[in-house]
Amino acid sequence: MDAALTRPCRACGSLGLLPFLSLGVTPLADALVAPEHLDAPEDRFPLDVAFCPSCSLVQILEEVPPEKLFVDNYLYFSSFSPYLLAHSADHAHGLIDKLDLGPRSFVVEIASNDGYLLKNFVERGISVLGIDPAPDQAAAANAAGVPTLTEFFGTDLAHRLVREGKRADVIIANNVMAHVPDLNGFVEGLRILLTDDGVATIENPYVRDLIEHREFDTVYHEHFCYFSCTAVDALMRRHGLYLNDVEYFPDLHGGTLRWHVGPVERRSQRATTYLDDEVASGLTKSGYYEEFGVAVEGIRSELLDLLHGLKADGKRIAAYGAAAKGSTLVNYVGIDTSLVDYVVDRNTHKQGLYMPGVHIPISDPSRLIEDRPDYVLLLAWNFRDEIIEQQREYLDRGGRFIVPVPTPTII
Ligand code: JHZ
Repeated sequence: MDAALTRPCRACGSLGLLPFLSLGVTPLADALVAPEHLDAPEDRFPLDVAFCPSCSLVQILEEVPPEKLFVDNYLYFSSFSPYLLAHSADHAHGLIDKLDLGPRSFVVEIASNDGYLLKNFVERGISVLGIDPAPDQAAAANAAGVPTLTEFFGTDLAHRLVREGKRADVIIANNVMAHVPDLNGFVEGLRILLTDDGVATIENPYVRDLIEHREFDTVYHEHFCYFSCTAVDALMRRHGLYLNDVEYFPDLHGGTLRWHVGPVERRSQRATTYLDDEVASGLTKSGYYEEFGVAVEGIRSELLDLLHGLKADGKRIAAYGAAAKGSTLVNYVGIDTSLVDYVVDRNTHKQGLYMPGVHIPISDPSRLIEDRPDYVLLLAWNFRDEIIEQQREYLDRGGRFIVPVPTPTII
């Protein structure tokens, strides 16, 4: 991991990153393979995670060009989860009420995907702008009446919008701050675009859940960073923004925080408590991360033993969720079609394609009922309750799910 010696921290620029997890050299998690390309070589990149002792930011060492990640290969559409849609509607309605937003307000969402969230503001007559570089998702949003720019966000775009007289009362950035290689440019862009009393809400999975629940599969090249409140606080301050409040959603993407930031410092007691708890739990020190690599290797061998044992007993195994995290899991653990026959996924854009690296085919979820495999490896474990409810019939007919993290468990 020579990159750890030479790569400065993505947030504070310090040298001396401390690597604590290596997931090998893996294909890009969302680069699903079309049948006609199965014989072609796939891009592979090292996937190593490190901690910055200066500002506490957890980050990967590799830097894949964003176009390769979010333009060429991106098939993620936010609207396939009713849970996420309900969470997004609550978020939008909460902001409308709390900030008294109306027809004169202007709301910008960065990484607005197919318009799943902004449509809630449009329905209330509030002006919005979506920003997303993924062409199919941006086209879907525009077609649904959510005006969307097909671009990456950064200081250039923020300056351009301000020149056009478009400063934002609210900026929403969900599951995107981890996705930008130029973290400081992104945050500076927020500061430029926000009005002087504006609010930005930023959601991202919480690094504390990643470590404590062994969610190693949420590490992939799209996620450059893994945030704590401590790291976000320091990052924001550097750009004249302040971490004023924190909300926690334990069931979203394995544990998600929503940070409220703005140009005026008004720190809530809740934000102070999160920051204090992070110091008390040791999360701001390297020791907190030291055992993680060993724990992850343990999950790999336990899961492989379980799957091999089931195959030796003549059981048939499928998987659920051609998620990016599923791609990390199957590639790191080494699960191919000798263990898992196929993956099912509701996203119609993914069906007919193959998981990167291991080339497991992707089908419609109805196949589970027709085919009735004995076990289904739940790759999209973050939607566990939603998927189990939806697959009641499969379970009632004797099917079983295997949940891979924090320890492989059969349910
Ligand atoms: P899902 C995504 O990661 C992508 P992924 C992204 N990079 C990110 O940061 C995180 O989210 C937060 C399917 N599904 O959402 C849909 C069903 O088939 O966990 C998805 O393909 N049936 C922006 O890709 C996959 O599972 C269902 O009932 O790891 C889940 O992928 C449901 C609910 C989902 O994210």
